[in-house]
Amino acid sequence: MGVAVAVCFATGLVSHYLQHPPGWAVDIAPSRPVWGYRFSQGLHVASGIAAIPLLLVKLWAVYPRLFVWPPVRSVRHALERASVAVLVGAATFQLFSGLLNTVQWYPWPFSFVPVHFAVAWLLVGALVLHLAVKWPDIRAHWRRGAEATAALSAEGAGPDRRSLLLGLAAAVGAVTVTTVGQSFTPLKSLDLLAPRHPDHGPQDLPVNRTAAAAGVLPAVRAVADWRLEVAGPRPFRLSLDELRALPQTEVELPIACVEGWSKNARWTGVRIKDLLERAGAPPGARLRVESLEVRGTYRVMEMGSEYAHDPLTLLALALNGQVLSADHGYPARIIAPNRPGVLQTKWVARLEVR
Ligand SMILES: Nc1nc2c(c(=O)[nH]1)N[C@H]1C(S)=C(S)[C@@H](COP(=O)(O)O)O[C@H]1N2
Ligand SMILES: [Mo]
Repeated sequence: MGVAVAVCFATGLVSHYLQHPPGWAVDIAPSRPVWGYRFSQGLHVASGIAAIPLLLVKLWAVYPRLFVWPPVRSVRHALERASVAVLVGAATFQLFSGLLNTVQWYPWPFSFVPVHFAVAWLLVGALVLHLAVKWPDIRAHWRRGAEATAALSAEGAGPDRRSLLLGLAAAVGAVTVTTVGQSFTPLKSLDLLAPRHPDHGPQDLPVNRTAAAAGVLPAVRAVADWRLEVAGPRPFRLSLDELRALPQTEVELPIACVEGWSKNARWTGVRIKDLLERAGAPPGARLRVESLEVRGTYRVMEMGSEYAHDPLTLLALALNGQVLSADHGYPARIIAPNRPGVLQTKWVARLEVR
């Protein structure tokens, strides 16, 4: 449980700060390794899913203590119970809100990301307090070492404890093996319970938000009128044919969705850094990207200079050798290394040098 929570928290921080870097970090957020976010977010969702049976068994093992009498014996005891209440509440909330987020189901009135982030700190704070309050017991346990284990078995807890742990290991193994294939593609054939299968979707790539859901179908159909607008010291506009006539680059990069699925694909298009140079951007310039979408959380995206000037960052026009489908961002979309899926903006309309 401790390991799962620690991994989940650390990878959650990675995800948060890659998506919302503080001002000073925008230009140093790393674009390597290209699979970094894919790995970290895959671990985040896998450790969160594994923590669900761990939490349930932990609660089952300790629930008789909920009814101790008298309910409060001392200041330390009161502190301990308060920290445990916050800990149990926060852990339950984090695991179930995270799980529902993987299926994009939001049966609550608040916005998921800031609340999930804030409660993560609450959980870690309550955990640190819990460890501090329990420190004397923890130290005594490790001091006694083998003796304590022997005493546990002597109490008759031995065989039960072992079957509990075996059952728990089997449950954690089962939920992991049947979901982790959504991002760890070698196990994709076992991906029975995850909401996404890496192969299901147009052009062999899943889609989170379709063109219809984003309300961009009319604009996408009117592509003859579409012009990529590039704003900067030397602004210009390009039609799709003009973009296709520019030097094309092919890269292999993953879409790594925050919700846990991930897959590599082959993308072809124009290097963002070439477009920036043509617009007269200075070397450290940042980029702002706007989508054809009229509303939607991911309509506008900003990119630090590390990503904007990376030779692998493209305005992609093709996916796995075919023209982008409407759902994958036709006529043009962003693909950049080591970035959360939410920042791989589809249906690009405008680039702005910052
Ligand atoms: N304009 C726009 N771009 C977007 C989105 C969106 O809702 N609107 N969704 C993002 C999310 S959450 C992901 S995971 C990727 C998925 O890309 P795909 O649908 O091509 O697989 O697109 C991203 N780009
Ligand atoms: Mo996503």
